[in-house]
Amino acid sequence: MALDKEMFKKELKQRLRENYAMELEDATEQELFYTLGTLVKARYSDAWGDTWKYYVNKKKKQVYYFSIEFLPGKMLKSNLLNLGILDMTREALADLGIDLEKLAEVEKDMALGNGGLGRLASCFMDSIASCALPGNGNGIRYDYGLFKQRFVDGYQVELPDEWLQSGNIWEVRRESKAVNVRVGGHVYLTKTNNGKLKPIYENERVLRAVPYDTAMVGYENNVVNTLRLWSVEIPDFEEDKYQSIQGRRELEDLTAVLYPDDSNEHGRLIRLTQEYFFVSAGIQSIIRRYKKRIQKPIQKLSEYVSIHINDTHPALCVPEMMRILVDEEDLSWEQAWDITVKVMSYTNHTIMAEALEKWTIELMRRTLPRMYQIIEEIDARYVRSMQEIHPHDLVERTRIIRDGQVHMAHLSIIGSHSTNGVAKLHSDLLKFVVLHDFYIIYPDRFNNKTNGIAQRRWLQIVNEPLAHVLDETIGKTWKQDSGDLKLLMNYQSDQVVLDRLAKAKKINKQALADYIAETTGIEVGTDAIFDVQIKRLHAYKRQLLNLLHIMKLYQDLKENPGSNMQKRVFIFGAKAAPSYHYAKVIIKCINEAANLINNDPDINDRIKVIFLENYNVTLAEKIIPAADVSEQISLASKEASGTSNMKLMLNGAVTLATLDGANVEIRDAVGDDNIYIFGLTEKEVYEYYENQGYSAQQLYDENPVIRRVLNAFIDGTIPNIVYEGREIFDSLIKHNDEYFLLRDFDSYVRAQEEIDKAYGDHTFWQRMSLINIANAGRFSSDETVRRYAEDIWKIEPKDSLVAEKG
Ligand code: 26Q
Repeated sequence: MALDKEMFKKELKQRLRENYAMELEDATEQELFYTLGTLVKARYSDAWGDTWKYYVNKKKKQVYYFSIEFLPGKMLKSNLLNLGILDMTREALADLGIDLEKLAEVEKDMALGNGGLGRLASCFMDSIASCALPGNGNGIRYDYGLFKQRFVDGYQVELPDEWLQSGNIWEVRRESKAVNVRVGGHVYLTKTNNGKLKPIYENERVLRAVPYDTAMVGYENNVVNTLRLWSVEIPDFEEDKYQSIQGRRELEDLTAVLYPDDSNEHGRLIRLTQEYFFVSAGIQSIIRRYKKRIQKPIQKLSEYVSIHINDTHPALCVPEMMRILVDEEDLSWEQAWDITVKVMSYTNHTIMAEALEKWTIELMRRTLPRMYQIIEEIDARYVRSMQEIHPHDLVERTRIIRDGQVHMAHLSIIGSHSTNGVAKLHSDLLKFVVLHDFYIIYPDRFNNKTNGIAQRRWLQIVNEPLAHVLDETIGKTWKQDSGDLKLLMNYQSDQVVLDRLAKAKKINKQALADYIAETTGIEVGTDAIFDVQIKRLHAYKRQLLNLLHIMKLYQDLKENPGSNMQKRVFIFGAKAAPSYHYAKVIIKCINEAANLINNDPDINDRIKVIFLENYNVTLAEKIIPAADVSEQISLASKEASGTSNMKLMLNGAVTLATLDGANVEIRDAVGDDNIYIFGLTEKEVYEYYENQGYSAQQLYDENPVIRRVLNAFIDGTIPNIVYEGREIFDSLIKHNDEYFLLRDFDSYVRAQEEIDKAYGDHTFWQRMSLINIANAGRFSSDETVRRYAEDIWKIEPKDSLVAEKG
């Protein structure tokens, strides 16, 4: 039944009395938030059950998206929007004197991920449900999410993220669905009477995996899918083994914290156990469900189940599926392998060598003995079958176990029927460079699926002023079909529309300016260009290049205070992995440069540098709508896709980019005139690698601007960075500038100068901004998941329940 304002108010009051024995006037925001949460849950609980029954009754093929990270952020407004009651709720609350925004602030940002990969998984969850596709997430319920970042004296300090402290309203603990996971000990094989090999476990530890389910509500379609996250516990029958507090703690630590590293491989036992834990629990629960509910022969599994391996962290899906099919379901190896490859598919998210997961044989064998045996067998059979067809070297380079290590990407490719990259350029690099050997062996397995973003969240929810302008100008169909944003192209010369867009941007900039003032005490004007770089701090993403340019502007302004450049606010948001020393050095340098510039009276507010603490989904939602310039300046070939580039574009920011990742497709979408491209191409970068002709020293010697900027790091110009400044300087000059910042510096500066000029022409700028919004529709994750569904998962949308329900 539709919920109207009066019913809503009545129900809210009643629930408040039931939950807290309290009247509206006496309730805190916290109490109101939780009460509203129970009301929202009640609105989707029937559809959650119905969706589930529908999938089971119709025996729909379902996909299970395995990811060690999910980064949903806050869910209140997204759930309200998708239930079709966001506006009504806001108005009803306002009638009661309650501000929805204030209540929304109470919710903890669910940050069970590091960055791009985890956020993508959450955008996919939203889109899978919104496209009425049968799909579920499978991951880990960390007690602590990604660390909270604070700056002390300009240094990053990490604090624990206690997101569960006051409970999590959205999750449902499903005790009855718990499963056991075996790790450690020894496994040996004995022959049974019928001649089959049977594994015998000795001294293993048994972990109890308890699932917590969260509803993934589709957009106005009555579809509610499930995100299942696993938490570790001690099984009752093992209690006596865990007498000491330390022993308990060790076990419970397994799902305590998210590894705060991205694009970096850390061969640590606990990480490997984490990976196996959620993989084994997930696959066991899939098989259990299949046998109990679908009741088809296990040989037909691939007709009903598809499993997606999101980067290599869940690669153990392959041997774990083999274990269950062979050890527990008694299938032959050949049968089991056929099923496994059909069920599995894999996405690669990075080409950085240091991010490619490998585990030593020793660790794998000790931690997961049965997994290791199975991987060994997969490897041996791979070599045997391939050496007949392919050269020995090629087979050696592509096998799973090499040089004492287990290569998880190799396992994922060999054990699945599909390997995809996340942007056209990235997928091409996989095929022709990084995974070229595999492309020779399995050409048909490779494909591209360009990333996308949940456009309802990243426009409708976070940028209401812009959403209103769109509604007024092109109608409301863009909300269902983001391709309709294209209609905006009809207004590129309409001054009234351009002005409205400018006004919306101004409102967002003011809101961000207020937030900046509140959190940093620094005042910024909305007439300045808001120039934004928000992403994890990583050398290849080149936040340092941004800083080098800022220092150049600073030095120019000191020398020529009368310059008529546009005012700029440079905004950074970035966390560094706690163990990533160089990234932390860059944070310190940006913060000290910011201090210098923001407080220099000569600069007179012409440039401001703002590094906002604790970049996360919630902060992104404040920054993105206010951005004028989107910095996407990674060294070409290093950024697999990027997704903030899409979010910023959708919100009308103009992109300043290298031809890397999805930037290439953004350029294709908006045309060369509506984007600022600079720097080496990926081809040129590879050429440098080949002829080793790069000399940072030479660029330093020959270019006085570069020299002056770099010297600022070591001559005291930027204060308080005696060690850090030297380290930066040395990384560029002594260690030959691994990411070619100095090579791209000049063309970056030129692109920035063009932006400066363009911004001065308001109509020109606003038109570019419009064209970016209008062409962002193609980067909707709805489209992306539809492509996965059709090409890889082979799943079909549920027929509309709206129609069925009448
Ligand atoms: C591995 C082993 C041990 C500990 C941590 C890790 C680890 C964790 C996270 C390795 C990598 C990641 C995350 C990678 C990631 O976020 N990649 C990004 O994925 C986005 C979505 O496809 C792309 O848009 C980005 O370009 C890519 O960098």
